[in-house]
Amino acid sequence: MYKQEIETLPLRKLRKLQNERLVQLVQRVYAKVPFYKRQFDEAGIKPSSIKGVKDLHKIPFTQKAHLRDNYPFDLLAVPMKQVLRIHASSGTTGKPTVVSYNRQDLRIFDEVVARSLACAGAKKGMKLHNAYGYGLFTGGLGMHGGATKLGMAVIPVSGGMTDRQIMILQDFKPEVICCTPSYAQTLSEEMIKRNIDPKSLAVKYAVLGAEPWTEAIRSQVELGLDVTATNIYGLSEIIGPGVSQEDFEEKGSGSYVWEDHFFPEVVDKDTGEPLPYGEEGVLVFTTLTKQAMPLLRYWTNDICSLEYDKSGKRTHVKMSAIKGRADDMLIIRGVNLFYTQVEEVINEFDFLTPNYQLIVSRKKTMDEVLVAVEVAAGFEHTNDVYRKKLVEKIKNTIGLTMRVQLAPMGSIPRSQGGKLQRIVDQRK
Ligand code: DLL
Repeated sequence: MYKQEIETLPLRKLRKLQNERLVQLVQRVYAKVPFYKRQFDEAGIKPSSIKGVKDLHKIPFTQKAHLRDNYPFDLLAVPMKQVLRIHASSGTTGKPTVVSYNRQDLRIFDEVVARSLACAGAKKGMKLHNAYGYGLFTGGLGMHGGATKLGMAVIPVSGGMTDRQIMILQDFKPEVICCTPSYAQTLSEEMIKRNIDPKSLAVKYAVLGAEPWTEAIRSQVELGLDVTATNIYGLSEIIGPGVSQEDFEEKGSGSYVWEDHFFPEVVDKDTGEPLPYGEEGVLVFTTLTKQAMPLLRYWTNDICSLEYDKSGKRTHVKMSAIKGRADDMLIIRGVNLFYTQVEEVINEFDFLTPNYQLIVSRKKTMDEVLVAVEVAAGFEHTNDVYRKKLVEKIKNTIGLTMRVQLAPMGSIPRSQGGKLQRIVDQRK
């Protein structure tokens, strides 16, 4: 554990801390950020009426569109000259979302990433192979700062150039690697292709995030790289990686949200009403301690649920793995579909690999999904029995008839270093 005391703080004390931080935050953003003053005034809310997290529901959501309207620096709550770093996350269209950090924010960023790395199994004195992209993306520099804080030696490889990545894994012998899950898949496969025994590497832990992934990918990566793979979640708007992290000894039970800094809620995606623990909805965060660009009730668009795990090592709430982004959800003939649901079905068959793509097209007025998925080594992609098994399982599990095309090994696009696009939407 990186910081025993805060990570195991009794819930009552954690709430007290959150309430104090929220009250201060609301006063500050009302005074310093014209956007928030307008939001409060228009909704008829007095900052003094927010006395703790139980009052959060009164505050309107902050949406990505608000960040765009205030592009690039109009949400700053500190003078520009105090800003020490600027990151941006690229949307699919238009201007990026810009986030600014002052010294205190960077300190907190390092702290939550250090906590996350320790939670993933990393320790002071180990080496971190950091294959997240360096640049405007928060992955590279974010993991870098946290690893330095923990006392690790950082190898700032960044994404891509797979040959070089493998050479470094072999020669520098890092114990920890971090990258996107899809790039970890690429690395696992390259190891097999080159006949490199993963046991000849020193790498023990993989910290994977920045895109949705399921147990199918965990199995492939854990086997291919001989590691324990855990999930790290985050988004630039809130800080970057290190908003939540799965513990290496509690895999599959969700990721601890560092809720002394980021207060999470899950709300109904249509009505915005807060949902009880255990129910799935849109994740919303309030940055309790951010200074340069604090956000109240930021609508992440990510779908998951929250639950306290009484048998876990820490007291902070856990979030389930992200099912997908609400805006990436496909609606096929009235059925809501996230690609991770198909990935979960694929995981049930030994003859398939989690190298797949969903190709969405429209015939007249009917939307159709074609699942193109690669077969595992030793299995024939031309075998119709396998194809039919998958069609049937998808129909029974997801409730949709999809076309399935089994593909030979190596024919579906791989991650070249960053996030991988698994949906090809031909309707646009
Ligand atoms: O992806 C920050 C990050 C870097 C997280 C490295 C983890 C590791 P953005 O580029 O702003 O920031 O994208 C944020 O990515 O809203 C989710 O939709 C998705 N995402 C991030 N982590 C996960 C994860 C970084 N573990 C957006 N599982 C978020 C599922 C994730 N989706």
